[in-house]
Amino acid sequence: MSDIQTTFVMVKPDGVQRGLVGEIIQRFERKGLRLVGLRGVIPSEQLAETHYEVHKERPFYPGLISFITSGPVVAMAWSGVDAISVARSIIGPTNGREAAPGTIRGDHGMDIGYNLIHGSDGEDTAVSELALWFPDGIMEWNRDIEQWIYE
Ligand code: DAT
Ligand code: MG
Repeated sequence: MSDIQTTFVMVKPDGVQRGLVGEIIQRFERKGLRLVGLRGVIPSEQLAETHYEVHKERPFYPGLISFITSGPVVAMAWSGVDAISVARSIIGPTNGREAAPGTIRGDHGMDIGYNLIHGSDGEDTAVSELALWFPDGIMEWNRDIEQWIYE
């Protein structure tokens, strides 16, 4: 079996405002990923700026920070084999208009900034984003149905 990874996923303020939290969580659950962290928070400027530090020179950065701090987000940690790329494929590409139907952004989004959801893009970012959003750590637990998810 390949590597078990844990990835950071966040429903952004547009997803919460539009009532898509349950729909989004259900897609990750049904896929077979294991929920190991869940937290609702209205991000502070500092939290948002640290999270999106890599984009701080981009023209869209000020708008991105005000969007992410505008209301509640739902921060999640999902675990499974290749969880980082599996989550990114469930989410779809950045621009909802270009994302394929069947992905979260493709089924629900029409915009590049208001794109509903974030997912870590690699192993290093997953580690740093999980530490940032879950400073008290994530849940350690064994799932009874694991034997029916992986051969
Ligand atoms: P992704 O969220 O697909 O990993 P990213 O890391 O390139 O995309 O950018 C982070 C977020 O910044 C993205 O989810 C939405 C926003 N963003 C990116 N490019 C943008 C653009 N050209 N205009 C407005 N917002 C943008
Ligand atoms: Mg990204």
